[in-house]
Amino acid sequence: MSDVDPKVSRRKFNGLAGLVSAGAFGATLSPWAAKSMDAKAVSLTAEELSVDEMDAYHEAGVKAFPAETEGRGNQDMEFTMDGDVKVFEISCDIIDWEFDVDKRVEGWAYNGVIPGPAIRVTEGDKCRFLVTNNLPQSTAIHWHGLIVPNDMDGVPYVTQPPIKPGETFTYEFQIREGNAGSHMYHSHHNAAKQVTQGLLGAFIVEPKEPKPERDHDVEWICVLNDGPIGGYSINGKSFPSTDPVVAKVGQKLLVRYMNEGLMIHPMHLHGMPQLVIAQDGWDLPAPYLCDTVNVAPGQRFDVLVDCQEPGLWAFHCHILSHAESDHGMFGMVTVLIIEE
Ligand SMILES: [Cu+2]
Repeated sequence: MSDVDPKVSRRKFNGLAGLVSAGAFGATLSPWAAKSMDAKAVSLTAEELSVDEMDAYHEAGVKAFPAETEGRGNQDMEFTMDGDVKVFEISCDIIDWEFDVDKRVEGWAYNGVIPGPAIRVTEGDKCRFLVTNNLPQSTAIHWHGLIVPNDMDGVPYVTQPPIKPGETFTYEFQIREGNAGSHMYHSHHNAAKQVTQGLLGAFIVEPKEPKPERDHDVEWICVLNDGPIGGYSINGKSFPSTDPVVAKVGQKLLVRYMNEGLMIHPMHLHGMPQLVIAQDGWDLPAPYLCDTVNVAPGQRFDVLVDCQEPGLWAFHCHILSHAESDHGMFGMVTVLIIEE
């Protein structure tokens, strides 16, 4: 037995049980986080928890979903026009990031959110990116998956000098025809720290001519990360603070998986298969059905889900220690809600 006082932890559990009975799916039970994440209570192992205590933790976590937290990434990045050039301003800053209710870490962020805002452009667009470094380290941005002129590739000492603290560096390139798809932008300097700390984002290139085989009603960008931001995160958040994915029966869901972490994450959807239509932005000549998409670091997969089965479908990384503990689900978990 650890240094836990059983009376103290019991009292905390009674409080938690009261919250659970009052809760309902979809309700936000923010006090749950403060109580359940009490260091002593959470330090109890499976052997020290009664069956009902363990179940109470699991139930409370699910009923807290989707919990409200401050900050959300992936919204489309704003730009201005300079003639026919789309001009994006990207600021690299240290922020306070709430990855789960009342759980905050130091994040390194593009434009104040993790993931950074999604850059969304079309094949042929001329783009300029003004990148200002307000970090205590040098940095640089690599446009992962994009075919750019060599000196725009964003690798310090290979293609450019590092962007020192306080400096602004300008990237400028035209999006090539044929380079549509799900790409990423991220730091390429001290990257094991800078990327996992939050310097990451989606870079989506829409095709000039719409592709009917990619028709969809709902799009969900799913940026996977592991490391300092909550251990295991989806779009910078840990369950129950991840966003649900919501669609109606009969709709088609496009998921854009992107792995910015250091580990592989096999993403498993309950209830319906995933049709894998593109890898790393390139359309697959023979799309294939599966229920688990193994996304390695640096990879992107686009999948279509035919939302035919109404209900609440668990959607999670299937390395189970990235998704569940003795104290319930956490990390890389969300729910696909298919409404009638
Ligand atoms: Cu995982």
